[in-house]
Amino acid sequence: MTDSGDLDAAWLPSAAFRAVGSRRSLVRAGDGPPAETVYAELADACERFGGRVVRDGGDGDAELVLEPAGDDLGDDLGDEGFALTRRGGTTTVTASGERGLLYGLFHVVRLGEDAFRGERAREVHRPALATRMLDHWDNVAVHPVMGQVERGYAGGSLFWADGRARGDLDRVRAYGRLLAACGINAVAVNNVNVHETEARLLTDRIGEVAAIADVLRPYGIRTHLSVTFAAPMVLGGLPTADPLDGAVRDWWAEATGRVYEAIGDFGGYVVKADSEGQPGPFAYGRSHADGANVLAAALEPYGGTVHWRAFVYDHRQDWRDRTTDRARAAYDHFTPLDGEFAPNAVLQVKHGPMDFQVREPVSPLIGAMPRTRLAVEVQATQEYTGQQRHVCWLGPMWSEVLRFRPDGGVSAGRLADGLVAVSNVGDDPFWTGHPLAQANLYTFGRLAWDPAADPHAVLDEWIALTHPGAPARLADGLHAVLDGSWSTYEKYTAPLGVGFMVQPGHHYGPSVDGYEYSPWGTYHFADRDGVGVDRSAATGTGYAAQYADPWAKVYESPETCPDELLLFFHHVPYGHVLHSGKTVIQHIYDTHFEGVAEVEEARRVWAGLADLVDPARHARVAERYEEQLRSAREWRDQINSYFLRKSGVPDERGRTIH
Ligand code: GCV
Repeated sequence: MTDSGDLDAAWLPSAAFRAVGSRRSLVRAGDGPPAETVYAELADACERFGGRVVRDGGDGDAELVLEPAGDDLGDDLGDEGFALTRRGGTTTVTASGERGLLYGLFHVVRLGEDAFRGERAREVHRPALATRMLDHWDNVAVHPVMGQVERGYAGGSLFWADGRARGDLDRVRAYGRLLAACGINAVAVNNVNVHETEARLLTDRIGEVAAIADVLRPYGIRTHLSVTFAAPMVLGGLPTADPLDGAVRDWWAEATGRVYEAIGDFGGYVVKADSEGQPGPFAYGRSHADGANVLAAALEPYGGTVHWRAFVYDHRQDWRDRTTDRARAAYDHFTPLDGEFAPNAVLQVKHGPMDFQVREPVSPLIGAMPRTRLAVEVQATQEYTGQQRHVCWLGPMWSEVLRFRPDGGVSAGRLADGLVAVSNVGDDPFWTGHPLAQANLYTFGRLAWDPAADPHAVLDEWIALTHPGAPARLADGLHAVLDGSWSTYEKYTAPLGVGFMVQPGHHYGPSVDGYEYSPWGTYHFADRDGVGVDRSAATGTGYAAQYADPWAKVYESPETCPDELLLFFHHVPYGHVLHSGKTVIQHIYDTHFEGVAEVEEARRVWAGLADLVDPARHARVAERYEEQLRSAREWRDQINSYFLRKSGVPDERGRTIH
């Protein structure tokens, strides 16, 4: 491991603190937990690099000052923002709140020596999104099918082991520190599929959650909890969980009051209701606004928020029924409720209409409910993008989502109050199983802070922090293997936006027809003549019409639909010519050969970096490249063979297809 015992230092190795640790610093701040963290970080860095830090007192000869903004100067900073200036040899960070000072310190760490050169006019940095959150799909007790972490590819849970909260929370502390350094300020600590043991976290086991919250608080992070909608019955012994029932309302109010006695700054609840078997308001003939609002009312006196997930669809559909389209479900369920959700209820919408596929259009629900608070949910855990055995840096995908303009005007990133990622972290010493998947976590945090940021610039930051002082050859190599890795993954898996084609259940590896005759609503409809799902308004399911213009028009016709989404929106013949000039069938063959070649090349580049990377980290990635290549070849051969056999159209370049 890099430089902190048996745990990888990720983007906070000691050497990243050289510039701040060798300076004379002054911290003028309150004595809240984040201010203590600022001081402790500097004290620690100074001990290693020979600098000195003092609290309060005069500014004397300080080279770095962190202090509260004067009343008249902090107006533009908000609770979490900070201003940076440099004048006369002193770099100054000012903030209205202690969390702003913490983010300011980590910004100075990112800048390194640049923070201490020349002069700097006042720069204001503040997060665009108020909530920058990770949802952990962690079970407290190991689930017989899903294991400790549902869709987790990095070992066990950071928070839970042996059916209870871990006693030793050092790793959680180190995690909080990493999250603060990329701007994340909220963590939900348990799975949205709330099983019986996990349900009890809300009541008699809240002390375990409080212990985690205590450790995350110094890093400016509020703790949230996933709860079951049926809690009044499961935990309270009531005969109903009907949100309009007075006893149910009282139960939530009381239970929530007790939560706040244990955790004064508790963030709130996350709820998956009427989704994939979880209970919800439909059982009582109530709407999802009724459901969310009963929890919102309980949280409101304490400043808490309910994140209500929009992932509501029929997972028991008949594949013979061509009129039902899973992609339509969230929009159909939720848009009629716009304006009915309480002010402290946030609708948490997956970025695409299906389920975190490598390519989906942006969900039409984003931007369609102007009177409802919105959080966009992405998936850092790589359920459908290689399960942290494949390199797949998702920065460009998330950036595309955040820059998407639902009606041609304001971008998704500016419409949202929050950005949420399903966490990709576990108790693996490298945090993320695949060490390069750390880049996804870092990029997520930075894009949540600034959705307009260039993801490649964020990757530069991650590379520089993770490998301080490394030669350009390492940065070039890392860019070479990460920059295009999402596109590479897309090339060798399901083509042109059609999605799925994964093995059912665990979702790893190819199975073209794995979900074709299933109740989950995830189909490609390939036959001997063509492939794809007709979601047009004219002849298909009507999904394309859920978009505002210009997108409704763009997606409606195969002539204007972007190539990469063609099979999501249209069923076309294999000979259909794409904007690229290739036929659909030739595109499928070519991209699958290219995808594998790109993995071979990335593996070669990585091998050439052995002298520049910590040996354990290098070996872990090298080993995963072997699996990625094996799997990519399997994808290529299964997809190409399937479509050759269906269509009978040979590869125009005569390559081997089985
Ligand atoms: C937590 C997908 C995953 C499930 C997950 C669900 C969700 O269906 O496969 O494991 O459940 O999404 O987002 O709730």
